[in-house]
Order: sequence, then C-alpha cells, then structure tokens
Amino acid sequence: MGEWQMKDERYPIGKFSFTQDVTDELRKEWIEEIANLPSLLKGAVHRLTDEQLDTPYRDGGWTLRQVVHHMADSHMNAYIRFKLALTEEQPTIKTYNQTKWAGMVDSAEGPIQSSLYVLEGLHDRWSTVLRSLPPTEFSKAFYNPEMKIKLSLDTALALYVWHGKHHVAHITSLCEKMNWK
Ligand code: NI
Repeated sequence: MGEWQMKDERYPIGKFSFTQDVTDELRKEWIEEIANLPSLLKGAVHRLTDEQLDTPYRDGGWTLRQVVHHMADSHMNAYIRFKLALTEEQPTIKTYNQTKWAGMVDSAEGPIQSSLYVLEGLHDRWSTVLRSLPPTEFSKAFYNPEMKIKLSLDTALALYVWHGKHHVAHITSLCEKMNWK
C-alpha cells in the first residue's frame, strides 16, 4: 500500500502529542509560532477563489471557508481561557459546540477576511501577553469539563500551536492535491 493511501486526511501533521519537559527555549518558539499563525494562514489562502474556499478539505469535512472561521472561533475561546487562567484560580472554562458554530451562517458563508482580521488582532494580543509572562505563569491551569482534565498553559500553548498548523495543513494539503497555485 502506498504511503498516500495510509495518510489520514484529518491529521495532515499527525495528532497532538504532549511534551513533558518544556524548556524556556521551546516555549519561546511556541510563542513565536502563535505570533506568526495569521501570516501563515494568509499565505495559505490568499489566492483562493470563493469556489475553492467552498470545497471541503476532505470528503464529508468542513469547507476551507469553515476551516478558516473555525480557527477564529477556536482561538477566540483559547485566548479567553488563557486570560481566565491568568486572572483566576484554576477556572473551569466554557466549552462550545464547534460543529454547530461552524454550521452557522457567518462560518458557512461569510467572507474569510473577517476571520483573518480577527486572527490578526487576536494573535497580536495573545502573543503580547505570552511574551510578557515569567516561566512560572505557564504552570497556571484551567479545567476543561468536557475533556475532564486540567490543562496547564504550557500544554494549552503547545496544543494551540499544533491546532493552528493542523488546520493550515488542511488547506495546503487540499491545494496540493487539487494542484491549486
Ligand atoms: Ni480545530
């Protein structure tokens, strides 16, 4: 069986894996990846037509348009989770139904520019906060009642770095497969 047949289109960069020992250097790299996500995403979508944006990244999956809006939805929630963890004692965060959010009109049909603007402003603020924090702050945590786990900010940071690249790869993988340049 060829490698292309075994590839899981849902996980173009693989599933998220936890990092045990987070060094200051690694954390700094992650923060820069958070800062750079909006330009990475813009680079992936800037030439796409509306028709291309309305193509699912895999059979039965979200369209590229929904993927872009989902990134804004997810990262807005993430930013709020970080701020809560930094200002309260291990807060329980609010989860949301990402499938239903992605099905609403703004996500399903809205211009991606709105979410590119959201992500640009949001990641600017997020990385400003992250860069300002002493390493000890990254052991602060929030409780996710859906996953039933406590997530430290180090873990959450790694998770959202992965999450951004994961969805950008949905877009770039489809572009490669369709030979869109
Ligand atoms: Ni996602």
